[in-house]
Amino acid sequence: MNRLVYVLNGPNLNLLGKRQPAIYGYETLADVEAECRKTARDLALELELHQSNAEFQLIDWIHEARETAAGIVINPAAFTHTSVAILDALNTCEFPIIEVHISNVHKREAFRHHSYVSLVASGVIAGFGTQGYPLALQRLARLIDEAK
Ligand code: CA2
Repeated sequence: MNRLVYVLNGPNLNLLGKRQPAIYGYETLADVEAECRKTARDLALELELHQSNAEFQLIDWIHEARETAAGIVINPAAFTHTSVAILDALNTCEFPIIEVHISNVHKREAFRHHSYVSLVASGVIAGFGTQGYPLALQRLARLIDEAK
């Protein structure tokens, strides 16, 4: 049974915990990844964790995931609001996708209220801080189990 999940983070999320803590909190990307690994162990999920500032790199990982994985958790960061290319790549995937935002995008500028990725996501988590990632993995594990 395939339980491989890709956790993908988009541009600037490598700065987590280093800038703008009022919006994104004090946890670093390494902290988030460690938390994801812990949750994944409990859920018997296997993880591939990646962050990139480049759109093409995120698309290449989505292509890799579509061949090998059972689901994706993605925080596309600013590409959420701009990237038809990431939407197109995600649309080729036949497994569940959970979209995560650390901040409550709906409380922020109007341009953050629209997400291309939400058109393909099974679910969206926003405003739960970095806790959104383990929550997304829990939901994904449930969806993978239900698809058995
Ligand atoms: O709330 C989220 O997770 C976002 O996806 C974060 C993106 C933003 O463009 C989206 O609208 C909402 C920005 C990521 C920038 O990450 C930083 C982290 C720490 C310091 C500076 C930027």
